[in-house]
Amino acid sequence: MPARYRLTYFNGRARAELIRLIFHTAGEEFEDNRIDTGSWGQLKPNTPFGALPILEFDGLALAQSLAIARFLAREFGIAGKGRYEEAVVDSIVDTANDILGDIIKIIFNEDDKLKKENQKKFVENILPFTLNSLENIFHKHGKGQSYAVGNDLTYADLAIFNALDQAVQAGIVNWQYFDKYPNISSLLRRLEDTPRLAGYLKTRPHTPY
Ligand SMILES: N[C@@H](CCC(=O)N[C@@H](CS)C(=O)NCC(=O)O)C(=O)O
Repeated sequence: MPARYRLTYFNGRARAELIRLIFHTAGEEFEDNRIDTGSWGQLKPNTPFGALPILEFDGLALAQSLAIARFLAREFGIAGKGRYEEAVVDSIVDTANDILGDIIKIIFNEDDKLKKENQKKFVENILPFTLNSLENIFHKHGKGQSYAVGNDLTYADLAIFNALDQAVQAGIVNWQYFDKYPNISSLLRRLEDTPRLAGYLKTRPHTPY
């Protein structure tokens, strides 16, 4: 039987990887439809906002990576508990997405000088500031269980992992960079020990971005 969900994106991590991490962590089957840029022109006018990723299920289509991620997190019970906790989780996901946007801009910058300047600013200012803010969030909202909010994994944890992983995969920082942030490091170790997620990370396609 074909999977209920079909995720369509290019053959890269970028804006689709958080969604893939949600599916894999939740143990939910999906079709990971990775298209080449050649076939995109034809598909574009038939997507809700002319951009990927899109999620199709039950004859419906949904666009915008964070709307998709939030929808699935709610479906799979990893969006937080109660309205306020859900909103805190969303605020972390938005913050991780801001970081991801900076990373994507660095990766695709064709001006070498500007790329280096942006990367320096990111590594020396933006990333440390965000990681310190996240450490405070863990103190305030995490319950000492190595998750950002509450006692259980939420998609905020996956969004943090995803942004940091994409920074590492792009060669912007290495994993040791995070050692001085105890809660973040502990989250990363905990996620590494999550069998479904670890299984996916070992077998996922090698892609340039
Ligand atoms: N805010 C959107 C951004 C989507 C977006 O910019 N997608 C890019 C790929 S990362 C795209 O579809 N580019 C091809 C195009 O715009 O024609 C999201 O998060 O889903």
